[in-house]
Amino acid sequence: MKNLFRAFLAIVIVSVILIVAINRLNASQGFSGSDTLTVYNWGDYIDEELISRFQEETGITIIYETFDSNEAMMTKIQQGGTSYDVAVPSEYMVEKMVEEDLLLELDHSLLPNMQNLDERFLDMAFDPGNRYSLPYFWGTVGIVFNPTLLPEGTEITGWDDLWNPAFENQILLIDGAREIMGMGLNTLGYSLNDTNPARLQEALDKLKELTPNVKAIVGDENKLLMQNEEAAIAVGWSGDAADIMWENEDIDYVVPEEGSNLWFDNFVIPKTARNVEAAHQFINFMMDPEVAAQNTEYVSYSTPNKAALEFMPEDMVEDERFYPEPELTELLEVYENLGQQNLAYYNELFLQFKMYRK
Ligand code: N2P
Repeated sequence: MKNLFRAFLAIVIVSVILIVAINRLNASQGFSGSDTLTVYNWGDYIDEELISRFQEETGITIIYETFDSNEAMMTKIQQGGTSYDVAVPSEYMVEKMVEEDLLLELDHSLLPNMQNLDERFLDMAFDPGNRYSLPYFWGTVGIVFNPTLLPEGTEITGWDDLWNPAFENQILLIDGAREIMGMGLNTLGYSLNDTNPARLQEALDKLKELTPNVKAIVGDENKLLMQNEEAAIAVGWSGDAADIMWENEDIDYVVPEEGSNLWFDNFVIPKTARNVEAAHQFINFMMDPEVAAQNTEYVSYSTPNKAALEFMPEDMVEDERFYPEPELTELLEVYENLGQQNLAYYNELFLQFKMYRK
């Protein structure tokens, strides 16, 4: 009897060990078999109703987290504490993540809605053949301004106008190192991908001169501050401008004449993914024309989904400030992946600018 009990106990212990081992193996290979999907996206960058719809339609629960800069997102993914299934880096960061072997290749056969995307936004230099990424939204960096709050006789057509002493304490800047250093470089006539230390230092010095006009360096709250007329001017992303302008019709947006940034944010599947199949399912869902149209109307950024355009209000699609012709976008610069060292230098100079203000 005793022996029988021992044998029984041994079988139970071996079974438990086996079950635990199989589960671990599955998790490390990305077959979670679990019904959750962890999505890591920019703040204010999705219609949350669509998250609920995806959950209802698929039975998959989405854990949704947000970030406010490419650099913050990259650090978190590298640390590996959370197993993100889908993330949304901008183009230069996609390239960097591929370089650092952080991304899985996409399985295009699971993404039939890819056909809805405008070819103009596919197969770009940062990810030839879209092996690792598919575009989610795109836009420019520019100046949002409220003409009713600008001192008489002032106007804004380019970066250089922002240094006008009449705008004292009136400007909000987006909290992004590439964006603001890029603005400094463009104002001086340099490329926003410049890596020459002397020219970067010159850009920092130029930015320091803007300090009296800077009211705050902000994230997504720029929208509320502009809508509520607490500032007259904001340097930021086009989609935020569109959103602000829906709420306050006095406000306008300009892409500065000296040049600016054209950017693309993209879906990727990090190697940390535990639910690769659901990640593809989610990306494909977001590229459905009606889903993309609803999302675009909500978020206000420009969609690369050509098929979605016909489900969107005409005045939105025809607004050349947010859907500029290719001739205009060709004059703009896309951020290049400048490498770890240069990126760190950009961050360091931007930090110096922020400290200088205090
Ligand atoms: C929206 C974030 C826009 C990201 N809050 C621009 N790359």
